[in-house]
Amino acid sequence: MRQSHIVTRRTMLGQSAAAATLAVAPPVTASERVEAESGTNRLWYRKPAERWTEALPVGNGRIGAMVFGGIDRERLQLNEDTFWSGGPYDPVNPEARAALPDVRRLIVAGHLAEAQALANAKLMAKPLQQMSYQPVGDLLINLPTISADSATDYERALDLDSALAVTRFTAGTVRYERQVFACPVHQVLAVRLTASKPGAVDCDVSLDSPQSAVLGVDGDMLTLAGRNPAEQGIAGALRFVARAQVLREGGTLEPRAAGVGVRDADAVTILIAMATSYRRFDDTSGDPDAITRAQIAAAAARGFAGIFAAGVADHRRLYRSVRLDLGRTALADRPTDERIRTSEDSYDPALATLYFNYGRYLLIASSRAGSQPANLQGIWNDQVRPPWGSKYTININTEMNYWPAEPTALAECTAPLIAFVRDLAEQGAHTAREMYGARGWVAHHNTDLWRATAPIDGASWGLWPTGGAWLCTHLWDRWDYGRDRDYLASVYPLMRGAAQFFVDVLQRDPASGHLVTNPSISPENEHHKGVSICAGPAMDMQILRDLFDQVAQAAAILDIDRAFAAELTALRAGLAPDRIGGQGQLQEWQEDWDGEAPEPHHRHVSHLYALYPSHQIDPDDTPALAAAARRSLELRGDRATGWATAWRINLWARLRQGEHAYEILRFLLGPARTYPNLLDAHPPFQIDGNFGGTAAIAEMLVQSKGNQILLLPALPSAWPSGAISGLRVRGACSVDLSWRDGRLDAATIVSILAGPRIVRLGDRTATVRLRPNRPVRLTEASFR
Ligand code: FUC
Repeated sequence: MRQSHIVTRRTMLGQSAAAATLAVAPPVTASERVEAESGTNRLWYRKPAERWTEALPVGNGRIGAMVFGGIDRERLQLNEDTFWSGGPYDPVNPEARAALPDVRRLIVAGHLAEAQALANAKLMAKPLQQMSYQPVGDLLINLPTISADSATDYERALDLDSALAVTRFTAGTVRYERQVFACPVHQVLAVRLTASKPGAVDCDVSLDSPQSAVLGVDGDMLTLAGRNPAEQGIAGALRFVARAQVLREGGTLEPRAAGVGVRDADAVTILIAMATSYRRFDDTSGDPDAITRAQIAAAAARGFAGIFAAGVADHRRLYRSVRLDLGRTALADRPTDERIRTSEDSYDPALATLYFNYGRYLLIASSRAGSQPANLQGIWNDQVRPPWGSKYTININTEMNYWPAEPTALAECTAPLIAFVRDLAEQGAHTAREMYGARGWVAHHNTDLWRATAPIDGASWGLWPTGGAWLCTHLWDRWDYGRDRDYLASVYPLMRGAAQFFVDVLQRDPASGHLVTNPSISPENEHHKGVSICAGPAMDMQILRDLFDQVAQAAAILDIDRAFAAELTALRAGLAPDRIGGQGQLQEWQEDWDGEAPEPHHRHVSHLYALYPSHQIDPDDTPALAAAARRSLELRGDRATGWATAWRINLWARLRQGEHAYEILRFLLGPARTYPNLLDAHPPFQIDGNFGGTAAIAEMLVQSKGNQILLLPALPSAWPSGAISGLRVRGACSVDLSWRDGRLDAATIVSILAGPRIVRLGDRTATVRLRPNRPVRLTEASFR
C-alpha cells in the first residue's frame, strides 16, 4: 500500500519552560471503586502489556488509546476514527453496466464459472480494494528515575464503570499511580501521573508516529502534524494533528530534543487531542490544527478532575442502564488473563458477565453521536496495514457490532450507524445508477470512510448487493425499540431508497418464476470449487422480505406512500421462498448445493439470517424451517472464527437451546477466541465477536418478537440463579428479571406505550395489558 512510513521530524524547541503550574483539584483516583468492583466490572493484570492484545482500550467514540501500563515506559497507542488512507473517490467500474446483462444471462443459463469470470473482468470496483483505517501513533512517557526491575506491587486495570485505566506500582518507598481516561465531553484523552510523595514525578513525554508527520515542541505542548497515506492509487486527502500538553504541578519543565520533560513534580496531567480535516466523505476541508488547539485549551481549563467528572457522568448514564448478575465463584478475584486461560476447564460464571459488560463498554467507547461507526476493530488499530483494512464489512461484521445496541439499552450508540447509512444512501445512489441503471441505492459487502459502495475484492466476496438493505433493518429496529415517529419519518427515505433499488433490479427466475437477485453470492461461501456467483441466495431473499415488510409498515405508520407499499407487498410475495434440502438442512442457495459446497464448516451462516437476527424462522411459527435451520447449524459445526462463533450462539439461543449456546459461549470466552485483554480473536483481533457475544448473552436471557416477550428462553443450567435489569425489548419496553434455581423469581415489564404483551416462560404464557410507564410485575404464578 505505502512505500515508506518515514517520520520526517523537525523539532522546534519552544521559548522557555516557564509554563505556569496548573491548579488541578486533588486527584480523582477512583481507587476505591476499582478495588470494590472486581470480577465483573474490571479487567486487571499483574504485569504490563507486552503485546497489543494485552493492552487495555479506552475511547470516547471518536478518539481512543490502547494503554500498555509499562513501569518505566508507558505507551498509549493512539487512534482517531476519521484517520484513514486515501481521499474521496468513485470506484464504480464504467464497464459494469454494459456487462451486467451478459453476466445475468450466463447465470440463468447455468454457466456460472463463466459468469463469475465476466463479473471479475467487468463489474468490480476500480480500485479493487478500499481504503484502510490508520493508526495516528504513540504517546510515550518515559519515567527515567524509575527502574522497572525494582518495582513491586504492580497492578494495572480497566474499570468499566468509570472507564478509567489505572496502573499502580511501588518503586523504592513511593507508590506511583497513572490514570488514563478518554473524555466524551471534552474530546481529549487525559493522563494523570501521581505519586505518594511530593516531588516524586519525573517523566519525559514524546509523540511518535508511523505516518508521514512532523513533530513540533513549544513549551509544554507537543504537536504532531502530518498527512494520511495514499492507497491503491487514491491520493491521501487528509491532514491530521495530534497534540499533547504536559501540565505539571510543582517541579520544573525541561525541554527535550523531541519532547517535554518534567522533573520533581507532585503530579503531571497530559492532555491529548487528535483530529483530521475529514468533515464528510466528500469534504476534507476541516481544520485539525484549530480543532485540537481549542479542545486542549478547553480541557486544560478544567483540569483532570473536571474532565473526569464530566466524562464519567456521561459514561455512566449509558453504562449503568443495564446490570447483569450470573453468579460468581472465587475465580472472579483472579487476574483477567488467568481467568480467560483457564475458563474452558473451570466454572467462572462472572467471566460471562464481565464479557457482557465489556461489550457494552466497548460500544460506548467506539460509537457515540458524531463519531464514525465502530469498524472491524472498533476504533483501536496499531497497524498501517491492518487486517481487512479495519474497514466496514457489511455482509455481517458491521451489523454484528450493533447487535447488542438495542437490547442492551445503548440505542444512543447507534447514531453513527444511522448517519453512516445516510452517507451510503448518497454514494450508493450513484452506484445504483451507474452500475445497474437502477433507482434507489445499493451498497455491496464492504465500505470505508469514503463510503465506497461498488463491489470489491473479487466477485466471490464483493458481488453481493444486499449490504445496504441489511443495514436498513437496523434503522427499523431503532424505530421498533424506541417508537419515535419523527425518527421513523427521518429514516424512511433511506429505507425506501434501499427497497427501490431492488424493485428495479430483481429478476424473474425463468425456471421457478420467483423473483431473485442476479448476480449475487451467499456471503462468502462457494457452492462449487472456485464458484460463488448465483441468483437468489437464501440470505438475499430473507433480507428483502424484512426490508419490504419494514418499508411497507413504515409507510403505513407514517401514512404515506401507499402505492409503493403495495408494490413492495406484491413483490415480497414473489420472492423465492426458503427451502429445505436433501440433508434436511435449510438451503443456502436456490438449488440444493449445500452438500456439494467445498467448505461444509464455512464460517458464514448467511442463510440462517432468517433465524437470527431476523425472526422469519421461529420454533413456534415455522417449526419445519426451524428444524432445517438447526440441521444446517449442526452441519456447519459450533467452532468458527470469533464473530462466526458468536453468531452461532445467537442462533442456538433462538432455537432455545441454552445448553448448546452455553457450550459455544465457553469456547468464545476461552483463549482460542479471546485475547488476554478480552478482545475477540478472529484471529486476528476483530471486535465483532465481542459485540456478537454480548448480544448472545442477552438473547439467552430475554428475546422479543412483535409484542411477545420470552423470558429465559435459553437459560443454561450453568447459570441457575441470576438477575438482569434494564434490558430493552421491542415496542419501547424494558425488562428486569431475576431467577433462582432455574426458575423465574420475578420479572418487571414497563413501557412508555399502552398495549397488550404476551409474555412467555417456557411453554406457559401470561398476557399483560400495559399502561404507559406503569410497571407490571410477574412471577412464576402469573403464567399458565
Ligand atoms: C468477512 C469474513 C472474514 C472477516 C472479514 C473482515 O470477509 O468472512 O472472516 O471477518 O469479513
